[in-house]
Amino acid sequence: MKQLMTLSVACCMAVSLTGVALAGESGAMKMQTGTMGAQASTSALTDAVVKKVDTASGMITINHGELANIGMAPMTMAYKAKDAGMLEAARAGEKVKVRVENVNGALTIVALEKR
Ligand SMILES: [Cu+2]
Repeated sequence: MKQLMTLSVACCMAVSLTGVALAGESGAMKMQTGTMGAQASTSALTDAVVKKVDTASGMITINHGELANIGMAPMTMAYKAKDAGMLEAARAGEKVKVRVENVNGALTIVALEKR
């Protein structure tokens, strides 16, 4: 368990660094691809399964497919829930679709829909 947590932290740190490095690049890309491309890249949902809901820490652990927008490979990992309502609605074992974004440096589930 301790080893798993260490791995998750290392993974998140790597992602944060990549996010900073690519920020300028993706901004330039958005201007070139126009409205359609920009819309698709900011709203895509990824299939996931809720593994654990921790209301005390505000975190939801999900087993998710590739999260291309944050450069995250498929894995099981805890993410910050957007708000209390999302924490209340989420149930362990449920199949969902999620959108995870880097919000002020915290990987946050900004959308969680049942499927
Ligand atoms: Cu991860």
